[in-house]
Amino acid sequence: MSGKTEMVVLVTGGSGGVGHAIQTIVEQNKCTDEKWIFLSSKDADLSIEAETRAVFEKYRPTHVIHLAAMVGGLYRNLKYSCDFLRLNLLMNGNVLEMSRLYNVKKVVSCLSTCIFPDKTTFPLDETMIHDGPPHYSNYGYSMAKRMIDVMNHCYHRQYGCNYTAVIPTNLYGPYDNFNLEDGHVLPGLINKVYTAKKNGTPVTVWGTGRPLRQFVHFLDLAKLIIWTLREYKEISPILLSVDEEDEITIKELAEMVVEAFDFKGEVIYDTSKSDGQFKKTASNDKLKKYLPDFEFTPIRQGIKETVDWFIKNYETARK
Ligand code: NAP
Ligand code: GFB
Repeated sequence: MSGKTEMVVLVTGGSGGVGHAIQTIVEQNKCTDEKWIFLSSKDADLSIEAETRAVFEKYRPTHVIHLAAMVGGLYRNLKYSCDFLRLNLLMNGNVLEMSRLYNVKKVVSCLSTCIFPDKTTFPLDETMIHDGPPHYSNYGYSMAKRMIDVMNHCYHRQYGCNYTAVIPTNLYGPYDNFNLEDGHVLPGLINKVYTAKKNGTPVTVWGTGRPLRQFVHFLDLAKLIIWTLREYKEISPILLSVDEEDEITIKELAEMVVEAFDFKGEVIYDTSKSDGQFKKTASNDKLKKYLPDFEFTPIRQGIKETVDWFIKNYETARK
């Protein structure tokens, strides 16, 4: 070992679901000449420029994985559209500008498949991001995320910066947000079935159960983000998704959670609640060209592991 730190990777949003998964993968593949720093909002509120500057000054990163965001499921998005837009625009603007000022060699940011146009053809691919407005249900969040792609291209054009982004589908796994009002469907259903089983009450799934989603495990995404940081050379983003054939309905998802808990009670569908976007089927053709042999965690296995993690960590899990 030379004793000289070659690579200092700053992970914003390091305390979230994806951030924890990156920590796990980094610990598994320890590399002695790399320093990894995982930030939470307690280290710096990245929507505030001075706090963002202070954290860059402190760590002087050579590389940034930018995960920090105001994040939430359908119902949180419906409620706080403006906050999602404003806070995410601020965080993204501050992180990318400080990366430029501190000569960061590469930034990988995280988009989401909800940023694609609502009225479109399927499957979605990387060329279609700006082709029309996103679904109204997450308009603020989606537009802020879309602007990361715009910023990546502008920073490259004007300053030659090497900023890119990944576009994951719906995600899940340990350290997710299991809060019923704020979180996504899978942690929400896990929390609901846990409580229903404990109390002998029915489970209520929100909406019709008909919408379709592709789910990626946090650990799979973590491996792919690290690969993107090390190997991916394009400014244009890359979709990180399971196959189109692996898309499932929310009803099928709920049945898998019920099975993982061995829950025998009643399952009710509350159709007065919004379904959100019907589908956002994404293509992984580009990913497959780069990594033809990458294997995603099968959804049933991933759900079982997440359920077991939730039961074991019930007291401390975010909920
Ligand atoms: P998460 O678990 O909710 O974590 C969010 C992270 O952002 C936390 O570390 C949080 O810090 C940090 N953060 C929030 N506001 C901040 C602020 N003002 N200043 C500094 N840090 C702040 O989210 P996740 O699921 O890991 O998501 C990671 C990335 O993936 C996000 O960019 C998200 O948009 C994207 N994504 C997520 C999904 C999904 O289904 N989860 C799907 C597609 C894309 P604290 O812990 O201190 O609050
Ligand atoms: O995961 P989710 O909130 O996100 O909801 P989206 C997916 C589907 O699950 C919707 C249904 O059709 C909901 O009606 N659902 C059923 C539930 N039961 C529940 C429940 O208990 N909780 C939740 N949350 N949903 C988000 C976007 O959309 O996806 C964000 O709003 C982000 O911007 C994220 O992109 C990945 O897939 O609908």
